[in-house]
Amino acid sequence: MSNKATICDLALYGGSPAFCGENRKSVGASKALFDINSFCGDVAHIVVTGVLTNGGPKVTEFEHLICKRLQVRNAICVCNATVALQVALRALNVTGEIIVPSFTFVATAHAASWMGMEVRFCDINPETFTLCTKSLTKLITPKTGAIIPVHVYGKLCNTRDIERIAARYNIPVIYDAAHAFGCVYEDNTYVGTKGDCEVFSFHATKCMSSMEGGAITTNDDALAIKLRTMINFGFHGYDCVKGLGTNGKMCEVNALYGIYSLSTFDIILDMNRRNYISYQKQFLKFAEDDSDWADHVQLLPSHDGNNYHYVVMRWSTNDSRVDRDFVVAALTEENCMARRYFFPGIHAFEYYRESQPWAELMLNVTTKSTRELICLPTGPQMSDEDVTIVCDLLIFMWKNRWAIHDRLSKGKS
Ligand code: T4K
Repeated sequence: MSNKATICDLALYGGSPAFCGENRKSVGASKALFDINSFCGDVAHIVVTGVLTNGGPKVTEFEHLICKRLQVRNAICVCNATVALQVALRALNVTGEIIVPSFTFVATAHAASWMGMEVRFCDINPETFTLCTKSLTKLITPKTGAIIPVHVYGKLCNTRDIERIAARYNIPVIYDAAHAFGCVYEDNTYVGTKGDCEVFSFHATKCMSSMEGGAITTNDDALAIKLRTMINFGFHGYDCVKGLGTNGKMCEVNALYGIYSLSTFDIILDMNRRNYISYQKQFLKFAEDDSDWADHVQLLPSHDGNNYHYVVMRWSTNDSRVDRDFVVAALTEENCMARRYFFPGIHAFEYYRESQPWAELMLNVTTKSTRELICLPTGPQMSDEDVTIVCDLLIFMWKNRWAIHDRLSKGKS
């Protein structure tokens, strides 16, 4: 239960936080469930053998395990997903304009810009928050070099329509699957198997982690060979460089962490699913008593093939000053580090706004979503009781929104 009776009990107004500092809850908190002593022993072995990187046995093992898990022909481990996107663009000989959603982490667009390409921002579907195919069609020009749709929050893109459109114009598709490891498409195939390739992030904040890292997966064997060469400076064996390359390699310790992480991935998936259901029950229960809440505050629906790594809610009250940003700030003071993923849309960041000031006008769903959505903590750090505390805080703020509104209007902080 939350510890609030009046609004003065909110940590923002001097009350004691719902979670103590050492027990702070974050979106994307890393928590290893595997045997840490065993992991450390294996790290020591890597150090003793001196085989630290350049495609060692742990990277090879990790790649095999990813292929097996995702039922895909090739997995190429990389140092992170941002570099993976860059290498994929280069391997597919992409130039010109790249279509990306604006509603994603900045890395999706930056990867293309870093490669000297022109980014074109596409709006999203209001149900799935993934690329809107109508908006996509309007953005295609003779200069379009590639499409990078994003499976944001593990919600899956409309791959059938995207790939139909891409095929019509002969444009490669690279899925940014940073959020979607373990997710399953409607046709029962795993994310990792569609488009020209798919790119995963194994950053510390992800449910499948190698601390830093990522992977490119593809069923195209020729593309896989090219990618593998490119992440190793373009080397084809000793002393032979046939093409341009970079250093995108994953090192052995990262791969080892990935192997351990994969061994407990299903447990984390279950915990995430359990947390999601618990959030959902509590949201729906309160909605039965308060139809206003039901209209303005909702947990985004999930789907069976999701990895439930992101629990996302909409807070859309526009008549009181207790808006989404207030709620995030108040939760943060309670040591519940809810996040505004993603705010603002990438098009609104200074770097892009200056070159494409008109983008805002075409991105209505994106703009609305960046103002309303909140990511809530989940993962192994959250017990059922913790989920209840977060829900109680949200319900408390909702019930007391007019009292808080008055206090804000009177200018009290
Ligand atoms: N495409 C998409 C759609 C992405 O979301 C991302 C990355 C990428 C591409 C690029 O992938 P990588 O190149 O990174 O492989 C975080 C992550 O840094 C970023 O990887 C991730 N997406 C993004 C959604 O979130 P921040 O700046 O919001 O993270 P930060 O440092 O605020 O951490 C969030 C919370 O996670 C912290 O409150 C505590 C917890 N945490 C964080 C770190 C770094 C841990 O528990 N352990 C840790 O080591 O970007």
